[in-house]
Amino acid sequence: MGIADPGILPRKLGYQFSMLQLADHVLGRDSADRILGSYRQRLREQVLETLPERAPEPTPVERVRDLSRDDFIRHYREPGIPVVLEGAAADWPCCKRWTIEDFKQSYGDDEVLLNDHDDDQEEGFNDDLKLRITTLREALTLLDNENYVRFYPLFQRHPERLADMDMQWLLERSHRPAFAQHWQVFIGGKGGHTPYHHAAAGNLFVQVQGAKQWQLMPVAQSAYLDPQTRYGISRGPSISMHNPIYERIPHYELTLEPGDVLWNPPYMWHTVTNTEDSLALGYRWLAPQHAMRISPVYTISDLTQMHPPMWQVAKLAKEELALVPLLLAIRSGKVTDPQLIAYAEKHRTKAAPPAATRPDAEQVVA
Ligand SMILES: O=C(O)CCC(=O)C(=O)O
Ligand SMILES: [Fe+2]
Repeated sequence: MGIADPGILPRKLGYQFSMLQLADHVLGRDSADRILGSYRQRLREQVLETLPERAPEPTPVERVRDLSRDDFIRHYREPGIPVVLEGAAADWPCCKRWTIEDFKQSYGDDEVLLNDHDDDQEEGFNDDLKLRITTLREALTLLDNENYVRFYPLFQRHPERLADMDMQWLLERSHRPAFAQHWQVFIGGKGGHTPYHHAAAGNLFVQVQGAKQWQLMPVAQSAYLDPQTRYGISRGPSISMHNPIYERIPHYELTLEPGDVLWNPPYMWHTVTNTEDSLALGYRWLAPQHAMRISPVYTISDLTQMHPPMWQVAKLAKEELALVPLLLAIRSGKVTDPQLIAYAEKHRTKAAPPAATRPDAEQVVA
């Protein structure tokens, strides 16, 4: 899988679809369609014809114990092949000591920005959906899907917790140079669900407590999902998560147990369900030279996007990833709630450099 896995979509259709995505990125969908006429429609029909009536059983993602750093880099990281590094973090203090209850007790007063990805996604993936502020205590008391805490910036708020990770292990396995290294914690109840999306950053994802099931689809299969051209922190399909087409697309599957670390490469499509109450964290970094080998079209699109530009996403991600959709929603007028605006003001000032170093420091998201 990864670069080596073309999926079931014939190469020629994949190539034609990539060119169409590039045209959409440069021109916008409407202008592209004005120029290309019914090309999109015809290509879509050809793409759908390649799908079986029902996808075969999902292929399991490899689970490997005691994989050396060099083998990880050569066989999985570089070719963009996902792998579960079984029990790799089991001895880290986070896996030995952290519990959801402890977070509730210790950091219950923290304000958290919730970003509800589930239910009415008839229009496809939307990462500014239902942004809301609550306290960590409140969210962790309810632990339902509407209170799924994604992207909690634990280490920005409580840096002493970083000592509970094996940073050296992670740094040795990530790219150098890498940009925008950032962490987020995910705390959610059983049944919590994140629909299909992908992103430019690579991710070493540490399962601390509970369990998650991931389904993955290689980027070569993107034409089935008809991805959106907009990009904030991630890109999603333009088709609803309830569309029966998902039952026809072959995919991969894995379950993460406490102590497991998943390598999720750049641009790998993924959807995640908590099969138990779950506490986990993602360590991400952006390595454009690597992302470029995995998907030239998406890397070029993401690096040249203007709303917001990638350097601003990278800067905000270091503070709190969910500030990106929040600031975009405020700028477009979709969010007017004073509490959300105050939250953005408070945290973006930490993320933005001083005005003297950048003339447009007022405009965190252009
Ligand atoms: O665990 C989840 O719900 C989503 C995780 C995810 O999408 C990621 O780490 O990239
Ligand atoms: Fe993700």
